[in-house]
Amino acid sequence: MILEKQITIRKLIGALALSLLVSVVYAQNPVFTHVFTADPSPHVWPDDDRLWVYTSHDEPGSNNHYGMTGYHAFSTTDMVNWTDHGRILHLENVAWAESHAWAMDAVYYRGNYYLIYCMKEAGIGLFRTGVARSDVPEGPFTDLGYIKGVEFGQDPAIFIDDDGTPYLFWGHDRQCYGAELNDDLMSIKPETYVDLTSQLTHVFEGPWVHKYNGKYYLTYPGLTPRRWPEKMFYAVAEKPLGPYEFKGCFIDDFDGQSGTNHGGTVTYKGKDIMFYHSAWLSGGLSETRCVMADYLKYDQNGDIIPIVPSKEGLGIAKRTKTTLHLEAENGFAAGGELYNVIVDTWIKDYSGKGYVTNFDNPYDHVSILAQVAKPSKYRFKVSYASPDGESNHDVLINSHQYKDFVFPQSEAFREIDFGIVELKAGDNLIRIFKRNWKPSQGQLAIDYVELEQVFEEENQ
Ligand code: FUB
Repeated sequence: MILEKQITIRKLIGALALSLLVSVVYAQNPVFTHVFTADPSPHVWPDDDRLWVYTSHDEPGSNNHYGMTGYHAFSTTDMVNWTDHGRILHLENVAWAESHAWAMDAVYYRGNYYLIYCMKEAGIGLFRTGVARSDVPEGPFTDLGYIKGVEFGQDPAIFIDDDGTPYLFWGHDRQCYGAELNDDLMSIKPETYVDLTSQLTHVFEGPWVHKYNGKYYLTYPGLTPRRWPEKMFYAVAEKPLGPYEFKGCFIDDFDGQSGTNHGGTVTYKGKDIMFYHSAWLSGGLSETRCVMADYLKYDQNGDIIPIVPSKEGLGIAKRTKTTLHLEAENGFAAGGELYNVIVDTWIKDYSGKGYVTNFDNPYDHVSILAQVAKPSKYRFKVSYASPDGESNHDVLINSHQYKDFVFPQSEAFREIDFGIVELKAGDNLIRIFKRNWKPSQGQLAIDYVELEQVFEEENQ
């Protein structure tokens, strides 16, 4: 009897310890744990129930921001399960730029989605504010050029007021500016240009404007004199272009932060949320950052209640989990390659804009880029169709992990689960090749690949 009681007590203690462990393990910050991300730009688009977050990307192992080259898009409907749509724009896709793919914002405007980003102009080395367009929120985005009238255009943020007027804010190195944009988003209205610097105490860079209870809130990372890291401050105005009244700091220094902070706000499912970044994922390495999210609350006067970055984050008590969903047809625009294959649409029910097919000759292939922060395990799936019979192909990950694979005949798109694969830190190329020695009866169509995060405890 005594022994039974002791065993029961031990089991209870064990269960308690496990639940404590689980609550630690399942903390929701950082939000994305598979890839280094920074400068989050959160949005909810019209007629879309998803929350979108656009981010810049830090390379694993980097110790500066100069080598940043591209952007990612993420979406969710429950703030627990996220989709990483992969690379949506890269330096290589922007003819006028040479480096520094730094902070960006996104906007839905008159039927299209735009990425408003900054890069350094080739040959000149000064920041320009670029505009890239897509007809879908997940991109990839096509560069249209840079905005005329914006000098030193680092850290752009776009704000569309209730009457549809687009405003641009930008700034770096202790300066901040704003202006109304013309309808094509490609130039500012010079007569509306304002220097907001003197209104924004401690401003350093990264402005973001949102509206709350009819007032305009400009949030920004700032430095108290000569002192890094950045804290988050805000100011409030009656009109988008000010004048702004400085209100104070709402994210102070916190453990594990990076030198920079940068972020934006969104209202999703009735809750106001602040997205920003830290260095938690890299264990405090300032230049490999990760997106964080906490609820944004106001007091009765409309003042922002300071945020203390929390492990719980959005507090849904589950660890966030991200699946990389990478559309084959995106090709070079998403860091991949379509080698002697085409994008087609006649087989129905594909996802995205089409699928890749016409693997006619040996070595014809599609390559798809998957970027991750650390060596880690993923469940790997490929969506394909092969209506006319089975087709023989090689499936390679970074050239060395591969399977000769016979895709069974399938008239409709279906997923093949290739099991658990290991990705390396950084860029991983998934390639599906036409086999060079065995003929196929069918013609393969590749719709997308998916890589779902697998956490260590799931392997046990
Ligand atoms: O991510 C690169 C730069 O660091 C951004 O443009 C700044 O806002 C800071 O977050």
